[in-house]
Amino acid sequence: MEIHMEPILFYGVPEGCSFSSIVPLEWSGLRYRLCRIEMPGVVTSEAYARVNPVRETPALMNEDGAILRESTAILGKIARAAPARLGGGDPDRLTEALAFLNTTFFSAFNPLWHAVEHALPPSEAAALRAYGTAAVARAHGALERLMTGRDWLLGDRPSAADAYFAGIARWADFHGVIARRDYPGVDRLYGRLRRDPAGRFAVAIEHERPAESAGGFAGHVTLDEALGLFRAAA
Ligand SMILES: N[C@@H](CCC(=O)N[C@@H](CS)C(=O)NCC(=O)O)C(=O)O
Repeated sequence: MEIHMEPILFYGVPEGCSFSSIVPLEWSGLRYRLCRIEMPGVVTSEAYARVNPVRETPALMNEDGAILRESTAILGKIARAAPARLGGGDPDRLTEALAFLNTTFFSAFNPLWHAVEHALPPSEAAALRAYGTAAVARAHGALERLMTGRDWLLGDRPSAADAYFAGIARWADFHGVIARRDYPGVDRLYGRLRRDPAGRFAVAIEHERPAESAGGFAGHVTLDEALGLFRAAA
């Protein structure tokens, strides 16, 4: 049975990487709804485990009630669903950029998160922070080289990869580990995303401030409502 409804993005707050999926949904012009998931409280619940057994955000419930997990899969799907607004480039280059961001860039922050989320002896926390700081600096250096001569990660137009970058890059400010202005290409890209109406919309949504959609946002649903639509198909 087909359920025919707007896709629902389950996004994590605070400061989740799901920001990166809200932005291209806005750019796409497609109708969509949002389901807010508090972390770590709700994301670790049994109810949310029905959406994503890995207990992570983001997740995307499709029009037929099936659920897609993992940022790279969700971002690729949104890009394919709106080729006129988000496509146009070589799909292999999008996969390449998303893979870099999902591994090298995202993972660089893991030691820093571990250090703040666990009560560790000071020497262990300091070692993790040093490791994370070096990894974040190295990842920014790599990204700066990728940005040489480009306005956007894939060249001359925004793509889902730029949104993914911005959702992760802000963690450098939270941890206070690098000065983004030391990486001018990266800094310009970050500024573009923060000024973009879709980027501003996503920040407003995260902070529960009045948010003006320039896309197809059709409102929030609760986790209970979303589970009612859920088809255990994925
Ligand atoms: N590989 C996953 C990673 C997702 C991930 O780590 N999500 C974080 C937020 S950025 C999360 O949901 N964490 C759960 C928690 O904080 O308990 C993806 O990119 O989809």
